[in-house]
Amino acid sequence: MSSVNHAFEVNFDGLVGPTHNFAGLSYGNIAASEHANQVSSPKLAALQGLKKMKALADMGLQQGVLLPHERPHIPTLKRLGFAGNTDADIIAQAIKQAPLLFKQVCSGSAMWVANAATVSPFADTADGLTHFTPANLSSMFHRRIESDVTSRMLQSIFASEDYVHHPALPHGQHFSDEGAANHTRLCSDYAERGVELFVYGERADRPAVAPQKFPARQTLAACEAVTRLHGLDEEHVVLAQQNPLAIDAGVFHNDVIAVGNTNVLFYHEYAFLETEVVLEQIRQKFSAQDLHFIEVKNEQVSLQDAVSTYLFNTQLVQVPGTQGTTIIAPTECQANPRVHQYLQSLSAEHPAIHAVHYFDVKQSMNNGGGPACLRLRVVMKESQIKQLGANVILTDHLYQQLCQWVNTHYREQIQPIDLHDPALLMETRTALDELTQICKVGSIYDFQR
Ligand code: SUG
Repeated sequence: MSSVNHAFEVNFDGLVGPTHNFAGLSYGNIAASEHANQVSSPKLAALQGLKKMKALADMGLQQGVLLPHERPHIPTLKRLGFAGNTDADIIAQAIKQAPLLFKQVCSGSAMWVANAATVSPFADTADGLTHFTPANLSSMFHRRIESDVTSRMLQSIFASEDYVHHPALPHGQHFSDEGAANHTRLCSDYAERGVELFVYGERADRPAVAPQKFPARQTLAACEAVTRLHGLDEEHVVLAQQNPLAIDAGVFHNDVIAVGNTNVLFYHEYAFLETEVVLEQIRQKFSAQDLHFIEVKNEQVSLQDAVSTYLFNTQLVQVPGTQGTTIIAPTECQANPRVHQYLQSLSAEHPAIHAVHYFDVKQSMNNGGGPACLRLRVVMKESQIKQLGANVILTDHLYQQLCQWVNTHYREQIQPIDLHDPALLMETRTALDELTQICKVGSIYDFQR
């Protein structure tokens, strides 16, 4: 780290939780539906994620970690009328009376922290503070139960007066909000004011322009509320509608079809509804000259290939000591000859692209979560990183500790029926209790309160 005024993009990755499983809960998320009820490997999943985090840290990037949630979530079951003398009784009742609900409270979906919150860094906000709004995740019940613990975790980690934490938006479709997965920030330098691009799937005043098959999971009303709460200047905000065609092809979040970082926006021809208008607004609001729009035509990579390989769910990062953008892609992009060829020529020919690295995050991919879904980006000054009270910045030591923690507590495999075992809840609580001590985040879980 060089100067105190310098700011970094810190990628906080979600650690995969001990109940990671494939339940087919997200209608419109094709990978998740296709893998429903398959055997999952929580240990492998968590280690795959940690390996990616370690590789990015080793490249000299700032890498953080966020914690998984307690599952099955007994407080939700109690709130919905399941009662009993023990948690095992409650679990047994729920399985018998409401098997789908039980699956929903077992999901490890909090691992995809691109959906944890929307974050506006200090350089963009009216009060010069960094603002967080946890996503309400209203559109899917298994995800809707995440925001309370997410909110507590973020407040515990980003605890100084440099940060403002808003409550999640009101629940319901009108303010349906899926967080940073539909939010991109373009800037010349992380420490300087950027353009914040919010992408929504539907708006209440244009009901005719909406997907026909799959749900739109982000609304314009939610985006507008976040821009107000965060004190963003409309001169530096762009609100864009997702192409309904894309949502119906399985693009349930914008980050499945577009990704941006610093002065690069990488997107598919069918990402936005009015592409030219969106690009022109970004051009006007982005003060510097050096802006790269990398549009991928459908004839180069079809929507279907984009969705099956997650070409746009790549991370775009600025590796210290290199010029241009490095792309962190899932190995599915390497396995598809058309996408692989595209990426090879992009890194060879495009002046803004430095290199592509591939990572195996298949356990996450099988549930519809690529490299970019696994991380929440927070722009931080050097002093802010140093001042974090929580032990969440990945060092060699923390990496070793977390690998050991996973190896000690996680099961190799989970069959759907294994979720019925009350011992899994106990194992999870023991593991998470230890994790809160390793990461020094305090008692963020319901079972600790
Ligand atoms: O919300 N999958 C997640 C995947 C989220 C990916 N995130 C981003 N694109 N940013 C979702 O659809 C599947 C769970 C299951 O079916 O077991 C799930 O929730």
